[in-house]
Amino acid sequence: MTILLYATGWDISLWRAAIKMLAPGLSVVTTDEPDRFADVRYAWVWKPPAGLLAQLPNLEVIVNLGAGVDAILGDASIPPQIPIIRALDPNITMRMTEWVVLQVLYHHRQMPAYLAQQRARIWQDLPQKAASALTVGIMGAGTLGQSAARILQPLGFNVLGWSRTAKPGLAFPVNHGDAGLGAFLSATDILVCLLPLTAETTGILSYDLLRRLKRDGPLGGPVLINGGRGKEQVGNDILRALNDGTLAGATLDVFDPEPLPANSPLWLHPKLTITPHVAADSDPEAMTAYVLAQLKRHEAGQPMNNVVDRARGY
Ligand code: NDP
Ligand code: OXD
Repeated sequence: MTILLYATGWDISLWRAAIKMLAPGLSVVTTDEPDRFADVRYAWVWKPPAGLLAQLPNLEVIVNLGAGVDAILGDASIPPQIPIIRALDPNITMRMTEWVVLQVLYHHRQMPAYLAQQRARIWQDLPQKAASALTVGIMGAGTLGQSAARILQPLGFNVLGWSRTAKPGLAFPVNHGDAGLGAFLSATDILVCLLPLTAETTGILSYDLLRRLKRDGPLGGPVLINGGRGKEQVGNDILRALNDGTLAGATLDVFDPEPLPANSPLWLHPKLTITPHVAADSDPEAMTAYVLAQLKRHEAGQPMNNVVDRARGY
């Protein structure tokens, strides 16, 4: 088996080491070896440059080495018949769940206020409600949203989801579509965004949407947690909402552009917590094992998991 390995911004030697350990017979081609492109049957990529994948004449499967496929779907030169799979193993899912639960608890237990008090040497308890007094609204009730809900519910939080299509049979209620958005927002104290980036979700986290969140909850205002994509939030609207109290606080992991420019006013906003797109990193070993299992299925003529619906955009 010959693969092309390419990942923008990642340490590729970690992936080579994982492949060597788990699949020593696998032959790895890099973009420095165009004379070997005809051998490549599988491309393992993260944010490849537009046009690269179209140069592989015998490509059978594209493996996106992360959950979000917005970067790869922007490349119109990728032949339409080649399947793209999202490498979405339980490791990346649990990492996102950890990050979401961490941020929800951080705001629920008033850590921003306690950290400010600590800096001012203030020993002062703040009134604290139970988790059951709060509703966490998760935009995107897919793999990552459902996993976060599975941990938040036993902690006592009310969980409500929002998706594109109906989701009967889940352990938490899910509203869907435009018709279900209003009731979802007006019930939500902590809004968690785990939406894929598509034409419909670009700019969805606008000032107008944030104004529709529940205003009289225990946190003194709603909180936004975005682990989806930076282009889903309108940067100036987030600032406006934080400044005028529309939002009581926020945590953002994703930005447009990334890295967040050093002169962005978001960096030092006292109500904002920033993580540098690390909510759920792809682990080379876990991901390699997952991808090898998927390609084994492909070679055995079985359907692969997490095949991207290109028309839908995720
Ligand atoms: P899934 O495809 O499993 O789930 C996506 C969910 O979003 C589905 O419930 C889908 O609804 C819903 N959705 C899509 N479009 C709309 C819309 N227009 N209106 C309402 N709901 C919509 O994706 P994952 O859970 O695996 O991943 C979600 C995203 O998380 C990724 O695309 C990526 O951008 C981001 N991510 C970020 C990471 C980070 O480190 N910050 C790491 C990993 C992922 P339906 O089910 O009805 O189709
Ligand atoms: C992903 C990401 O989509 O890391 O996997 O953002």
